[in-house]
Amino acid sequence: MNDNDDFSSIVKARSRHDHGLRGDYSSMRADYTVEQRYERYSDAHQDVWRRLVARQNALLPGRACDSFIEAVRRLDFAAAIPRFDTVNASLQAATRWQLVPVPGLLPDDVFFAHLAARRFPVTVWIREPEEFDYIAEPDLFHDFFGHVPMLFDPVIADYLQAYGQGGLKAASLGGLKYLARLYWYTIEFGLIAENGALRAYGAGILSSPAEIRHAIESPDPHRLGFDLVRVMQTRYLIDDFQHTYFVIDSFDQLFRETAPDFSLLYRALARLPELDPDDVEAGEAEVGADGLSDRTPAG
Ligand code: HBI
Ligand code: FE
Repeated sequence: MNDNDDFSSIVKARSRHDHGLRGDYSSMRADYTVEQRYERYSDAHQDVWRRLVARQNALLPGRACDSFIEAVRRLDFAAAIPRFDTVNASLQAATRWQLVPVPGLLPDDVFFAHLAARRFPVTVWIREPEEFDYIAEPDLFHDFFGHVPMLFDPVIADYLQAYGQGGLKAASLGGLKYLARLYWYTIEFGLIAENGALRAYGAGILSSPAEIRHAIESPDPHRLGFDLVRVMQTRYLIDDFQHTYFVIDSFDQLFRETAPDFSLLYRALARLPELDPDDVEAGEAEVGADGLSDRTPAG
């Protein structure tokens, strides 16, 4: 499966009244927000949270970027499912972001509007013990553990708001497909070269015990230097480890290179070929374990 079947099309394919998604969309507000209803988390849910956090925390050293590790330390959420209200006080002070509780995946326009207003939608439900290792839709663990620590980074905080603002414009410009790829290869599956090593900052990597090893240590995937056009040309896999990751040099680089208006870019992309996650062209730079680029051999 590739991004013709991604989350946004899954949400879009279902009516706004019967989403066919797992969350309870029956009593949400117009902006898709709900209450967190903390008392609804059972002891089994709290136990799932603690075990997921413990397993993932053990994998972070040497794999997660500094910003992520620092925020995880400061959030101190290992003992219980976090209360969004409590986190919001420190998040507001750090980067002026807020978490908003939602039933699950949101239609693109709703999602973008939240990001543009520095509100990050976090799914309220958590997986059942039987689903400890795999769930198809993002749950509280993915959304919170994977995404919230990076919201404390001031540059990522601004990048994500700019992404939401770009999203609100993208639909009318025919750019949604390209913008979704940018999100995927940065916010979800991004790597950064930090202090002479590869580190993860993408939530899909950081919330997965298997993908975090695959992304950092496996010899199999391609790791290419970040290039905005190349990223937007590249389809992605939603039900397998990524076959290609894109590596940024700094969050400032990411912010800077995605700052220009995308309308001309979308028009240019419509005339460029789409690339598969397995395609690497001769001469493209592969990034090594030291975070430095090498030229790939021709052919
Ligand atoms: N909704 N809750 C939620 N979380 C997401 O990450 C999300 C979404 N809706 C759409 C979406 N992501 C992506 O398709 C866009 O970034 C393109
Ligand atoms: Fe995510």
